[in-house]
Amino acid sequence: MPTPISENTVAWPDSDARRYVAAGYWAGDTLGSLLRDVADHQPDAPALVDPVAGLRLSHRELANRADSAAARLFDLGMCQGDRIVVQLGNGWEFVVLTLACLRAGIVPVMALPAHRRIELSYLTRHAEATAIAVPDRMRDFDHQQLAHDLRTVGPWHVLVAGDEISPGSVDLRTICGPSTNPAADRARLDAVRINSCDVAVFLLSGGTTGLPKLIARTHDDYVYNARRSSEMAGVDADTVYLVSLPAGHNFPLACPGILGTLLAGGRVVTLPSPEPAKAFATIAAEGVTHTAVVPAVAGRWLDHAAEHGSADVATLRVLQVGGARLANELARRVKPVLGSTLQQVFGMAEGLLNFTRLDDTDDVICTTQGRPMCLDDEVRLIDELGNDVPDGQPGSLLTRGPYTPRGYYKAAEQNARAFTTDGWYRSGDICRRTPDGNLIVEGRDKDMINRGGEKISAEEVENLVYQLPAVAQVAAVAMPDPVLGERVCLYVVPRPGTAITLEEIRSAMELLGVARFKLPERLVIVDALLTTKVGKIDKKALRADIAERMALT
Ligand code: OOB
Repeated sequence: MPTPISENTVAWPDSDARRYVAAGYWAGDTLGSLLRDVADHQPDAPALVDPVAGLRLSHRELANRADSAAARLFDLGMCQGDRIVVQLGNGWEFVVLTLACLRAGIVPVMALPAHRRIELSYLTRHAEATAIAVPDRMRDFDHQQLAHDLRTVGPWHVLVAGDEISPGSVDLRTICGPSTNPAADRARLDAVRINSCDVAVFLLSGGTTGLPKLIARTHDDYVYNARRSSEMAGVDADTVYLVSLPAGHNFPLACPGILGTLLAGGRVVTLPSPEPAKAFATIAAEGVTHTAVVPAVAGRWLDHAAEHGSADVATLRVLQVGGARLANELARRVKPVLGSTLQQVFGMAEGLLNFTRLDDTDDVICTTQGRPMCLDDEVRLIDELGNDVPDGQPGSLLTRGPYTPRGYYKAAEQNARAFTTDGWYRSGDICRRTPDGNLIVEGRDKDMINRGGEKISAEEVENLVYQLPAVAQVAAVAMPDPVLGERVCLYVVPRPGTAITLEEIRSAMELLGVARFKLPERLVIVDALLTTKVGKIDKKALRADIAERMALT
């Protein structure tokens, strides 16, 4: 039996919890029952469109499928409190399975399609998952085979979405298929008692340590996260929300994303990628009103619209951009080129969400990353001595609030570093606060590379590269990139008498089984790494060094 989740989570202190309840942020609801209520209230309204599969479901059909899928997971032997690693592309199966988990009290661990053996085996073990849901193949990778290889001791269910279901796998499309007895399945699921302070989903941290940490988001906190985000983005029952970023990320999942849109009674449209031509055609075909992208995608969409016109995106009212710093120049093109209102979102899987408001001035929308969505979000910007900096001065961001958990799951050591003793989360972002209370992200003091919104821990990359015999010393740093914002650059000191190339490092890392987006894209061979006065590798100097080298070439 896996250890109960509650033994390894860090609860909010009672006094804060009471405050959040009294203020109405925590309403005692669970995501699954709220979604069921929406379906009862407007059964025939469209809820989900998967244009690739050619599937359209109403709110009633979606809720019924979620209940039936949950009942089938129980029939497989899964129980409330179990964990399932979800590694699915954006499609209807992701939505039905996620909703099924929320109804069943089975906790989905939101992995990314790009993850490989290293990430998945770690997640499986750390979360003590008893099941995994994967596509059969995706982009020429055999996910099904890997999923079987990950089997640990104890029960292990491999749920597969695709046409090629191997022996021993469970057909996820059958699990998530139409209900044969919706009333009975519903009654069975209505009887499951889920507490609103139970964990609803596990999100993955952006990563500054060797491996991603799990963030346990409760029903109370995540319902608030999704609903308040909907208010911020003006999402309601008429909303058509396009999800084209990997759906397991907090941003497209619940800010307001899939969950916020469905809770508001709106419609979700899934697409496997944000590639401009297909995204634009889908926006036109489905009348999409809202979507969320990272700055790199916003740039591609703007270029596409500048070249082909913006008629396709005429219905798109709100374009949310977040995950990495959006350049002011790009921000200023959104309204004139696409005709949509830009909403900058500076958020984190750990909780805190900042939004520019839809009725902010163009200046605020284009030059700031917005302000916290909740009055009880506490944000401090501090200097190196821990003192609060005055408005206008850069400081390191600390936060606490009703949807920012006070610690990672089963990670006492990391918690001691990432959280203060009084529960503040150190986001590692360097921000300035403008006099009107908006935040501007200036940089960061965490050892991470932000590649087009995908976060890469420098330590994780370095640990992998250290496994190569030719490497004496290595440092992974961010190098600037006009499209993705940043890419991974490696500084390597080879062992005497050896030589190593970028290609060798990349293939060795791929062989170890790591997500491709973490592979280095430039190698600088040096005799020694720059160090600080106290002898630590000087990442700041290395970042300056690579920027200078790039300016020269
Ligand atoms: C989102 O979540 P994560 O967990 O993948 O990454 C969080 C980190 C932040 O600490 C910050 O370093 C960076 O991503 N970030 C931004 C940003 N939004 C996120 N940096 C500059 N400008 C922004 N607008 O990335 C995330 C979660 C929910 C909503 C939106 C983004």
